[in-house]
Amino acid sequence: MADLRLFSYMPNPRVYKATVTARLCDVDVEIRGAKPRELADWLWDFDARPLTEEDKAPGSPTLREARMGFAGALHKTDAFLDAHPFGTVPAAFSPDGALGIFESNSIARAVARLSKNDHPIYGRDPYEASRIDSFLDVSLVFARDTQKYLLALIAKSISQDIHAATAKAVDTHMGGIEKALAGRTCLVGEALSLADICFAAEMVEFALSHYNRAVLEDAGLMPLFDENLKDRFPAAMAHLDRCLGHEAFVPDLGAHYVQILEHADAGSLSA
Ligand SMILES: N[C@@H](CCC(=O)N[C@@H](CS)C(=O)NCC(=O)O)C(=O)O
Repeated sequence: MADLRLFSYMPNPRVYKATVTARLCDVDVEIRGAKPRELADWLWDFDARPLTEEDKAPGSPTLREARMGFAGALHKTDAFLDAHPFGTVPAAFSPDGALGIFESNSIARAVARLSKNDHPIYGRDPYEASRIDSFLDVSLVFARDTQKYLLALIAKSISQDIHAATAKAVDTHMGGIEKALAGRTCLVGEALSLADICFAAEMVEFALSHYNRAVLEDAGLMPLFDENLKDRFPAAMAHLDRCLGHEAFVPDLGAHYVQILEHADAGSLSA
């Protein structure tokens, strides 16, 4: 039995916060999921699975309206919503399915707490652990702003206001990361921690905006994730490359980033 079970659409950089952490900490994480568009045909549950005809019948008790990132109907069980009151993915569960853990930063924290080795993934003392939490908190604020930007691009409804607010969020977040990295190789302590993992994952999530550059062009707006970032925030972007090239990141988060940059014009996202 895995130490933690996760359900999500895949690929998802936020899930990779947990898998990268798991590799660094020798934790066994099981992932269930499917492509974003296919998740509407899945039962959202600890025992997540593709829907049967019976599940889809009119009046199904699992039928719910999607709230964020998905559109239309989703099938979430009562047990799923008990465990995950905000109804979001990635959704993690304790091995018996009794306890839900939501918010990808907290899911990565759960993996860190289940660590089977002495890699200082969550710092070496309460002060470092709390500083790591500080980075995780600012990363969630950044993620919230970039999520609005990404969803507006996907919906082809990007406005000047959302674009300007995201540009400001990038300045604030990347400015802080740049400063924090002055003379350092990792955000906290001497080794890669949850702070570096969550930073890298949210940058890859933000990089997904690459797929929708045409929407920005049509609106006469500049892409916010582009080469320019390397000139403005050289230490932060070099750190991103370093993290994504690390053996714990390469199999999924690193590979996903390479794919985003290579297939930038391949199409648009759906979640
Ligand atoms: N901050 C959350 C974001 C999770 C989130 O917003 N998930 C959306 C998909 S992008 C979701 O599950 N939506 C479910 C729905 O639309 O009902 C995290 O990091 O886990």
